[in-house]
Amino acid sequence: MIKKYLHIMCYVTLGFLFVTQTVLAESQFQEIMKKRGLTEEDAIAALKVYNPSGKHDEYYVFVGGGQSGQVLVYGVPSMRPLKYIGVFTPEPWQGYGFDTDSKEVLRQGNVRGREINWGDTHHPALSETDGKYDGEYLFINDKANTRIAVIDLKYFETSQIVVNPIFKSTHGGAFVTPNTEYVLDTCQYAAPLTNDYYPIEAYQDVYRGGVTFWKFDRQKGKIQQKESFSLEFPPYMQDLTDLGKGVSEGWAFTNSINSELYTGGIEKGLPPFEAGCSRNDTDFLHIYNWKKLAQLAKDDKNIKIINGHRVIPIDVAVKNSVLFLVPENKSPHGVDVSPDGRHIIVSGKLDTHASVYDFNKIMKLIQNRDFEGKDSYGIPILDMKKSLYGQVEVGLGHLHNTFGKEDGTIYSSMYVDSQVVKWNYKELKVIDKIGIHYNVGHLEAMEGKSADPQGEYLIAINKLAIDRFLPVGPLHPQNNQLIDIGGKKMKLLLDMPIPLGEPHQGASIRASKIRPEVRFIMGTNSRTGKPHVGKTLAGQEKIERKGNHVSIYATVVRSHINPERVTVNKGDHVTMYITNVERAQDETHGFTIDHYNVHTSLEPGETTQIDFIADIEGVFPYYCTEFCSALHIEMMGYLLVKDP
Ligand code: CUK
Ligand code: CUA
Repeated sequence: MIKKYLHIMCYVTLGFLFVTQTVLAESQFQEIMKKRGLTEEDAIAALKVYNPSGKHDEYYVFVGGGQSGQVLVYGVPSMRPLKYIGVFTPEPWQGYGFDTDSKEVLRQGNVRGREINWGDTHHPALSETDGKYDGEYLFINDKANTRIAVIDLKYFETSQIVVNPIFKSTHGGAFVTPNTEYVLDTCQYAAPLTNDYYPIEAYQDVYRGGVTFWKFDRQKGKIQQKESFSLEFPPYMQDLTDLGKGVSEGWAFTNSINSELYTGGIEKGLPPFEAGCSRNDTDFLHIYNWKKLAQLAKDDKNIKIINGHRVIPIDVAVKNSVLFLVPENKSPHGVDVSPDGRHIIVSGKLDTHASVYDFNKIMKLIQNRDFEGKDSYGIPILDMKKSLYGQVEVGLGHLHNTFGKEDGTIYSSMYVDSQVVKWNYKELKVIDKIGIHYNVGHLEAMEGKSADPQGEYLIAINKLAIDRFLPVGPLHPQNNQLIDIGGKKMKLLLDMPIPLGEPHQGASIRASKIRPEVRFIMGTNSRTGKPHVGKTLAGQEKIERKGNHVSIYATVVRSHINPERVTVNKGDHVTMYITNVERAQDETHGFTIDHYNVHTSLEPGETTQIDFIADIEGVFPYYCTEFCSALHIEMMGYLLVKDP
């Protein structure tokens, strides 16, 4: 009896405490909301994105860093930045471009022997297995200099750059086939495929577009340039691309503008490009079978070699029935294949309608050879109406699409209307619209371009920020907006300024799929994954001289650099191999020598190399650049350069 009474007393007390706490918390909430001028909706949004210290995000997002030539990594839903990955541009913190190993990666990006130290990163693509993201690699293109880079997600580091051998302009990449056999990059502005001069009058005969299929070797983690090939297209202005999956696996789709084959001439009193390119009511969607093309490319009789690269000419593709065109509303931009591969959604910048093509209808027309005609390069054209599943009026300035979790759900960006439109491409009806700040470009719903969209969140990657943040001069940060798409109506949760460059596309992946290393196997060269030639363990430090080449085998560990004194002659070539012999997580050391423009970042277990000519005489302190211990300042030494 007494026991029972005690029990009841306990519950009553607990209940009382709970109620008082709730009342207290509620009045505190009210007070904070009042003080900060927040509405109830704001407070709910804040709760949805807030991560207390130590709590991790649910998703990684990778966005192209635009003119920075880098990739920005941040977490969702908090939108907290995690890393800038140096790709086409030097990145000092990681020593990228300031140590010998990373300079070697940047050097792969030399275009026709010329060093190029900037890039315009647009489209990141995650590696896929069965059309789903597997978290192993990230690819990103450089629109400015026709390059693709490979980023190893074990280290979040750029491991390879390849330069397009035939195109003078690309924009389409990077997009991967459903098992990452190939990374596709599409030409943008047509030009001769050789490196020769041809006058603009040769546009129709000699200038060409096309698509490059970069062969990716997953084991090696590298693009194999010798096994890569391209397909030639007419000199239409190609734009974005997407790969078929599920029912449409094996096929690829590339938008193009300028079916007019217009060549400009504003200076001669001719209409400017943008007018000349949009006179026709329709442009072309290129439809091609990459699996069959990959087979064709293996046989020498099907290809021509241009700049040492295998190219399938248009007529070979036509003869083998692997390349077709279907008209699309003029000046399209994005093309996106639905998660099951059945529908192909094309955005029309100058048309208020989104077009949904039906893959099954397209295949039937191709099988029956039911063509409307041919373009002037002999490519069969399918009838637009017979290929369409339907069209929906979505709004003005439709640029890009991403897919939701529920069947048929798609989100589209309206640049001109500054809206994201949620609609259903199967039922062909608009469901919801939300205002964007401002002028949205790409959209990324979580894993929204894969075969397995996750729903939950969507990021609007916007072109203008105007009044959204504290002004920092005439150049504003970019605005990425996080939108809750978990409910029936879209809800804006958070704005994130990006002070890096203009991000175009984003690629997101569930955090549990990414498995980064926390340390290297002792003495690893991170760019090759193999032991570094300069691997040095504690006790093996030495300085060797061969003629005027001095090699230093050094180690770093809290809190000293070994050796601490290096004397060389003026004019010596100095190679310094440094191994971070730490095992502890996050015990990075940096290394620089004053005035010699060298810097390297050494993660636990990593070996890197720096090279320089000791061409200035004097005394040069070297030191660790990461505050690694209480005695970090003491982590130093001297390079002494004497005139012999
Ligand atoms: S493009 Cu930038 S908004 Cu390069 Cu994907 Cu459309
Ligand atoms: Cu090592 Cu500071």
